[in-house]
Amino acid sequence: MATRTPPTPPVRPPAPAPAIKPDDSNGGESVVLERRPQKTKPPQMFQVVLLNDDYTPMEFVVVVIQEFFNKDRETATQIMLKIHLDGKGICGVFSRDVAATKVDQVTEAARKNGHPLQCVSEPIEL
Ligand code: TYC
Repeated sequence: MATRTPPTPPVRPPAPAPAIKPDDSNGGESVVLERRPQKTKPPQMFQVVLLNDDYTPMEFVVVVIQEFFNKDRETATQIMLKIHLDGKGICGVFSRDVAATKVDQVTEAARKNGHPLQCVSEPIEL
């Protein structure tokens, strides 16, 4: 005849003591959690600027601003005229990498079409 040992009841590990007692029974000590000042700065942003010259056709500049800076024709025309009158104008503000890509795209489009149009990116000062 086989004898069966009764199953041992599961042993529950002792509950960990709470780090901070929820009431004020920890010797009169209270804990104040201070908000830390924000450590991460927002990323540096760059404005992409077109420069005036005497040779690039106005129509080409308008199309470039429409195509690469997603402006409607009216806004693109206003920006082009500002560049024509003031010598330069901001076409958009972007993160470092996007601004560099815009400069490359505009410069390449100008080169392919035989225009001397210049495009640069400048860090925005705070
Ligand atoms: N000044 C040029 C002209 O009279 C037009 C122009 C505008 C050129 C803006 C470049 O970024 C520019 N044809």
